[in-house]
Amino acid sequence: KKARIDKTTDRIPMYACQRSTPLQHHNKQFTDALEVLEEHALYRDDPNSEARALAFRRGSATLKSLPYKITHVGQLKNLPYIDSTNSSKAGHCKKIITEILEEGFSDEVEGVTNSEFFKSMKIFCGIFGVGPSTARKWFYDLNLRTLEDIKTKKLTLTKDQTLGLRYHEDLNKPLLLEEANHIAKLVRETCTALRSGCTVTVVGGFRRGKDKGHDLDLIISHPIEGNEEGMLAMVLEKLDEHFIYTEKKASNTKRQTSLESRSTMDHFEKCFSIFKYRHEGSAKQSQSNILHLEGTWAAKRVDLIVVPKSQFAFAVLGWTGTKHFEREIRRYVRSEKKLVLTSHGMYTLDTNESISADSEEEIFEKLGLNFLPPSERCC
Ligand code: 8DG
Ligand code: MN
Ligand code: MN
Repeated sequence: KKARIDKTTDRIPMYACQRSTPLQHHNKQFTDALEVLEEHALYRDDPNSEARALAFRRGSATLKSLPYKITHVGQLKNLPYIDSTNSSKAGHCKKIITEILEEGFSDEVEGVTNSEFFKSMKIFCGIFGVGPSTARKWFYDLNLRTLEDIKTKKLTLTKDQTLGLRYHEDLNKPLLLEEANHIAKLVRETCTALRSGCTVTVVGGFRRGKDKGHDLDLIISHPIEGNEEGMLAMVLEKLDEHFIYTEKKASNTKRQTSLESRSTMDHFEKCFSIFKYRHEGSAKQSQSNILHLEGTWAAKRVDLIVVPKSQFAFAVLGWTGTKHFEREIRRYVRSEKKLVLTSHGMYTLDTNESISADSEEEIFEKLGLNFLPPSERCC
């Protein structure tokens, strides 16, 4: 056997849930490029686009987990989803990285970034309530290109799209950690006042240690099973004046079967909302000069999820993300453990028998995985 170029490379595990991926990593130049191609693939509507998107994300996720910067092509050897003799998709990642190493940029990535399709799709999909299929319709069927086009054309919009346009500027500014903590505190205080013992847990990007995000994700629960019931309606009513919009999803208590587990959708009672965030000091300002009141709040996205205690650990794991981490741990569990993992629980693949756990640590342990704290799930 030939001497290995870099001993660390053949120790990179296949699944992202088997390795640490910190928020700050050494290969941003490459991962940004691969994620442009991932995003572009997700905007497209051909039968292979989902698989293409996944291949770019897997390549990117491998690079994010490396404890060093890639500086020459030889270091790509044996990297999962980048160097593979039997995968043309891995080859595509390798080609892009090689181009960047040699030229400083990738023609393909530059071409995509500057394409009219990509630019318009990015704008359209950046509107709350708009996904790729609506955006494609606007681009291809109606020949729309800019945000101005969307605003001036008399389009039939859903309620959330209308609000997405109305609060577009606010919602496209990042939600800052300080603001998130402020909203979490208000929701927590309101919940505990309504029912003593209630817990409000920050999940999503902020739990992974990000200092800004596109929304705040909060799980409402209670240490006594059943005591979480009714909390969503109560807290929304109590905080009514703080919300601009609430889109409630009823819970579906029917046990998820193995067949449904492919979908990342869960059955919790939840609410996707737009929160009216009042900036610090706005109360004082409004007293001294009522005219200033308008400028003192901003629309912010908040997700609230209500979870019974017996499913709490699974829901926290499922909502902490990233989306790719969730996909990877579920794929690992199914392929390597013959189990099904969802935000509700863990089940045997053949008999659909439930396996309980009270903490994320216990879930990792029962899955034969080393525990990864949320800050190491940034794939
Ligand atoms: P960001 O908001 O900071 O930008 O990033 P994020 O917190 O990682 O993304 P997110 O879109 O808020 O999603 C957080 C996690 O929630 C994600 O890993 C998947 C999980 N999740 C579910 N069900 C659902 C659902 O119905 N919609 C969304 N958007 N996320 C869901 O388990
Ligand atoms: Mn989030
Ligand atoms: Mn969210």
